[in-house]
Amino acid sequence: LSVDYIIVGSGPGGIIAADRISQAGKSVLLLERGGPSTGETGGTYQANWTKGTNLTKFDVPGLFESMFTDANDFWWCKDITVFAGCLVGGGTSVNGALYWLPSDNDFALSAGWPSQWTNHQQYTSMLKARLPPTDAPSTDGKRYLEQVSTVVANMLIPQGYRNVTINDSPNAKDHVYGYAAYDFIGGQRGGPVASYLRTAKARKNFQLQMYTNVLNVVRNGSQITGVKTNDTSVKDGFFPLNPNGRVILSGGTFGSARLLFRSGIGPTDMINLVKNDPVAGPNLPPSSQWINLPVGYNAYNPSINMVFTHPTVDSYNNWATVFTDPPAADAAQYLKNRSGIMAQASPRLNFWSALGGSDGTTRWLQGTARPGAASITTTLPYNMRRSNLHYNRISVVGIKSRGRIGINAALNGVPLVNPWLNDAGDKSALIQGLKNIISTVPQVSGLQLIMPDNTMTMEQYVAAYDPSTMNSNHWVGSNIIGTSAGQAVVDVNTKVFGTNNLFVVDASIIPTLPYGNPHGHIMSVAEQAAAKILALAGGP
Ligand code: 6FA
Ligand code: ABL
Repeated sequence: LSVDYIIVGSGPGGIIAADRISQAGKSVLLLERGGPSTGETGGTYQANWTKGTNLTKFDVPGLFESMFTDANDFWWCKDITVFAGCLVGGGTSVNGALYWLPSDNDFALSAGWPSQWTNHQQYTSMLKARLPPTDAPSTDGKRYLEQVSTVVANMLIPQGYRNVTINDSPNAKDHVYGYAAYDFIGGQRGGPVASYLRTAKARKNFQLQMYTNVLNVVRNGSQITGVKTNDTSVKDGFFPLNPNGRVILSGGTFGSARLLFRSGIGPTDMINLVKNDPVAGPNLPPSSQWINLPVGYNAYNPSINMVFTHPTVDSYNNWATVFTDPPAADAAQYLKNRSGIMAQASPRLNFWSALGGSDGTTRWLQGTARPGAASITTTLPYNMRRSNLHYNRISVVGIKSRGRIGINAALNGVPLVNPWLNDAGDKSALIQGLKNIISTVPQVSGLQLIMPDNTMTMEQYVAAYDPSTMNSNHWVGSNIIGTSAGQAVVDVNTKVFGTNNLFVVDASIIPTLPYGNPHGHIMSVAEQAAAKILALAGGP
């Protein structure tokens, strides 16, 4: 049974593309390698305290931190060496759900976007209409566990920061702070799964097939005829396209890059790894049909943690027992009407400021403050420990550092060249930004910085920071969009250079990290990409 569009991967990119394209009347098959996530998708993985409801671990926002401490963490892609969600919803079913409407700068020419993409507002508006952000996710409209917000605001105000509702003015990203905003709906995980996927599923011309791992696209030169999968119920695992049909890769920054390598598209060193693999090698097109594109280059995203203590902060036992044994009153309150602490993920306050750089380039710093220091480990000695911890996670964007991602000989997705701080200006800007933040610690009574502690300078802290923990999970750029094949992987219509009918719609096409946690930006990108793909002549 052939279709107009095969979309590979049900992350935010794939779901939005699938919904908009099926809305336009095209037949769409969405193939997802993982299984269900939230209760409405058929997921069943639950905390004991939610048994008897259809609330899974993925539904309950307050269970977010337990994603990192659960022995049964089946949701992570096991063949990618950094965190990536392999289940319905992709990253948006397991992430912190911090949700920022993109700013104009996130789509600027200076951020690497082609001019055809800079007028994003109509697409961002479509996204906002389908999936409005909230900074008060508890259904009673109250905010819980906010001591950390007060403490951090008191630290930032003397530095000239002002309080804003962040998504009301997406362009204001200098010296602002505000409540964390999410795409939770009704006190539960919402995101693209509880919005766009719902409407897609209601259409007869849409089908989602789970547990189907796409291995490669099948192509004859530049023409894609379908995809090869692990599905043994169809001949050769092959899903064909209609004449003029199209394939859209939405497997994420690592997943889509690997699919391209396995389809003979990308740098020769990567395709040769595929060629040497006894299973994947024979599915490659002949080397005369390989398409050399800079797949995997341009990836990046650093972040760094600091830990503070303050006597007023309730660290919520570092979120250690939320899955197994949460405070009974909080569990009961949540089950009653989706309100209280369990209706929100861990972040409480977010802040941004512009940073200079020794080279005259402006970078921006984003901070996320939350109570508790779950899953923070450091090899550095503390000279003080207390129970009421909170942490700030600092990411820098607008930076020059770039790395490379790809695959290893086992065809696992891996960072090849760490993208962290390989530009001196980025590094000095980050150090300056961290110093700025802590400059007012002495002005907040009772506030103490314990990581780094007072035995080391910020320079020493950054130099000693374990690079393997500097990853913000905000991978973008492996299939960068652009106007020429030498510099980019996909063209202004998100079509892979050198192909007639292969597209990429996910984080990987984004040329520069947006100001904030990226999935809001990715969804606006997907809205725009779907419109451009539908408008492009020659399709089904
Ligand atoms: N972004 C935010 O905006 N806010 C956050 O709070 C936030 N937190 C996190 C976080 O806490 C973690 C631990 C991680 C890993 C990421 C976070 N992010 C956050 C980033 C955000 O989730 C990602 O940037 C975003 O989900 C990327 O969206 P994409 O559409 O580019 O890709 P996904 O990885 O989400 O989805 C890919 C899907 O394709 C998966 O479902 C995967 O199973 C599927 N897939 C991949 N290869 C496939 C194949 N060969 N065949 C079939 N399916 C495939
Ligand atoms: C994000 O955007 C990041 O990608 C996540 O890393 C971050 O969550 C969430 N948002 C929420 O701010 C952190 C957890 O809070 C940590 O406990 C965990 O160790 C870390 O992700 C893992 O990278």
